[in-house]
Order: sequence, then C-alpha cells, then structure tokens
Amino acid sequence: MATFEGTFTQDPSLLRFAIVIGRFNDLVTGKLLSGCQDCLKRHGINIDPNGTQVDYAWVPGSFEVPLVARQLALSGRYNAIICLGAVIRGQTPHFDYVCAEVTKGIAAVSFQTGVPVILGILTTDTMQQALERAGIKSNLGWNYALNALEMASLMGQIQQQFPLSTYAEHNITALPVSSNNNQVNLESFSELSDEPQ
Ligand code: INI
Repeated sequence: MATFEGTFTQDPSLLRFAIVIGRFNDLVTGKLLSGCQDCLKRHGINIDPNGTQVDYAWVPGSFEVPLVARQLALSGRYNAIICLGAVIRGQTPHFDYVCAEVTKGIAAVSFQTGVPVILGILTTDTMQQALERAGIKSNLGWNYALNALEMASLMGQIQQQFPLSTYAEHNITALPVSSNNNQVNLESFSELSDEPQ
C-alpha cells in the first residue's frame, strides 16, 4: 500500500495553473490575487500572463467563476485552478444565493473534471472582514496558491500510480493533465467533451 501526500518540492517548471478572478469587490479580489501570485512566484512559478505557466481569467462576479473554471479545466492544460472571489453580505438575500451557487459550482467542476479547483472565495459579513483576510492581517490568497501547489503534487502522484488506462477500465471520468502543452485527448471522456458527439 502507499501513502500519498502533496509536496512543495516538485519541479516548478512543469506546473501550469489558471486563476479565475471575480471583478466584484475587486478591492479585495485584487489583493487576493497579489497574495496568490506572491506564493506561486516564491515557489518558482513564472506568473507572467504572457508566459506559459499561469493563465488569468477575469469574470464579472463570483457567480460566473464556476462556468469559466469548468471551461478551463476541460482544456486539460492545468494542474490546478484557483478561484478567487469576495462575497460580502449586504442588505439583500443575494449574498446567500451567490455563496451557495459558487461553492456548489466549484465543487462540481473539480469533481466532474478531476482537476483540483481551489475554493478561494471569501464570504464575509463586512468589507472590513474581507480586507483583513486579503492582506491587512493575513492574505488568504497565499494559502489558496499553496493549496493549489499541494493538490497539483498530490494528484500528479496518484495519476502516476494509477494512470489513465486504469480509470478508463473502470469507466471513471477524470482528466489527466497532459505532460506537454497539448490539450488532453477527450475522446475517451465523451460525456465531458464539449465537442458534438
Ligand atoms: N458577486 C460577488 O463576487 N460578490 C458579491 O458580494 C456579490 N453581491 O453581493 O452581489 C456579487 N454579485 C454579483 C454576482 O456574482 C454576479 O456577477 C451577478 O449576479 C451577474 O450574474
């Protein structure tokens, strides 16, 4: 038997991440993004948007995050996807609807695609609480990036031990990250493919 545990010592040049960021409350999400980038950079990742390791996608608000994360996950290009947003309770029930949908949506994307999708959506009662978690006291963006690094390593180890053929035999859908920059072959995962069947 084996013990699987993510590390932070893998070759960083082999990793690719996508970060999906909500513009709503961008005073907060911009700071989360900075924390995230700082962590990735200090772990040897090239965070340049014109580089090959990190892609960025901005969406209007947290509600739109899962859809874009799913599209990116289906590309098979990323070891992990980091979702950043800030939902702050107002005077309307909108907060509860957005929180429920974004958290469910992100979990579904991760589960359905087999790609680690990090829940970096702050849900707070006030802007002050959100800012405290986005740089004033600590910056959770840093932690979200660390979670992505750990999950990328962990999933890589498991995929190495139980390669695609093993999943396919058992009719389980999971998207392995391709070892080069090519998109993953979705033929054996028809139910996940966006291509017309
Ligand atoms: N989006 C957020 O990211 N945070 C919020 O606090 C928020 N509130 O409170 O309304 C919010 N709403 C926008 C929502 O995410 C969608 O962008 C919008 O409803 C359009 O679909």
